[in-house]
Amino acid sequence: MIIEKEAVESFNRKYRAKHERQFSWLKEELSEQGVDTEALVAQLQAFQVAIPSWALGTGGTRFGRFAGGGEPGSLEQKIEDIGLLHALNKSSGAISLHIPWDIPEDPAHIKKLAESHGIRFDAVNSNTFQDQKGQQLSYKFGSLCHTDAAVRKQAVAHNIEVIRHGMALGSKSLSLWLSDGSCFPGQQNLARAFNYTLESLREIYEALPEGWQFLVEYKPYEPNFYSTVIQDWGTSHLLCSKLGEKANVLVDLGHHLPNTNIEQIVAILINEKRLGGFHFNDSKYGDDDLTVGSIRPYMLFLIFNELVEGIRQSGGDSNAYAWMIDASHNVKDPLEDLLQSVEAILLAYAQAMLINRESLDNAQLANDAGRAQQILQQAFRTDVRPLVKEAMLRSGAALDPLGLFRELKVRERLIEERGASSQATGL
Ligand code: RM4
Ligand code: MN
Ligand code: MN
Repeated sequence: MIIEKEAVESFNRKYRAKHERQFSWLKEELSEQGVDTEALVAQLQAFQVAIPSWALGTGGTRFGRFAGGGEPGSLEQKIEDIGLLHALNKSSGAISLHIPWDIPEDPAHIKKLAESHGIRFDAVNSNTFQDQKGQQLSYKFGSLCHTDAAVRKQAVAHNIEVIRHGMALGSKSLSLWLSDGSCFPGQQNLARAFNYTLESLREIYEALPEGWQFLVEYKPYEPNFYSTVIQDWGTSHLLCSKLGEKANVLVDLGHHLPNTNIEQIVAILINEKRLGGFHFNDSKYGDDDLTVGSIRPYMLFLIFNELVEGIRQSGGDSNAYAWMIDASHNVKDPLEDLLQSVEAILLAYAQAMLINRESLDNAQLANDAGRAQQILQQAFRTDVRPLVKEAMLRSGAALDPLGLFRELKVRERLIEERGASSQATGL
């Protein structure tokens, strides 16, 4: 299914007058506060979030999976799905592939297809947390950290193969999430596991082509429940500094223990010039179960407060970091969830850009905690939806992407086309 430009335009005509009223009111309000609305809208238009190829099917837990139907059954159909999202919001112009869940058999054709939807290839992800059919050696007891050199070699070779796939598609980074660790105290020599991992990472790092980045993700637990080799940002940062300049830390919002101050981690990584990428999601209990911004929108805003500073340091280029949504959807339509997530990201970004940085800096220097809080909350409590809508309108997206998704009965049509039981590869 393809969403034609005309469908978007005729949908927007219905809501345009109302939007214009709301936007011009907000514009006036903000200009009184000295905000350059035009610049802000342009920043929002430029912001593109990558969609992972594994988030387009229904997620599940170890207790079950309840698929919604019409899932993409091939990489082509996944690209088609992201094309639908991008046609609706013009802010999802990138795809992140997980190998071997999605192997591009004919990269030239896949690249062309993605281009026809205005989609580029973001980071490629390796997978040494599962054993694949026909795989020679098992990752049951780890991959890059394994006690057996032959397993480490196999895992390194896989990562290098992933880089090759990425090169054929125009990717510029390899993203690595390592599940290696141990389930029981005493099972693993913790220092040895770290050293083997570093050694393996060095071999992968050596294989990185010119202009590539190595994004190193961390996670405290799962699937291992006693220790994870790259458990936190400190370990990830340590490895990256030992590897070299091309290696940077990837922050996944779901990979922190409860109440961790993630914005502080982000601030320090930016300060150290070691922030490489970001995986968005939200959670109440663990990892990536929920829609971005659905549980802790203020935290997301505070994180964006730091990211805005990072973007400023990169000369205003928001694509200086690799942004991706990394979430799993158990009961919601994955496409609807992704539309909501992208919108939540743009809202938090817009709110963070409203913060009066000079006043905040002055309040901080004067140790005026009350004033500093006022400044942050003034920005957070502004209804920035008209700004995001304006950015979408100017980019040719729908004023209400989810509304149009439903009006066009996208899911129903995908079920008609692909069947009720087609299943996407992924988790
Ligand atoms: C992990 C991690 C990785 C993602 C996999 C599917 O928890 O977040 O980024 O690739 O899940
Ligand atoms: Mn992740
Ligand atoms: Mn995760």
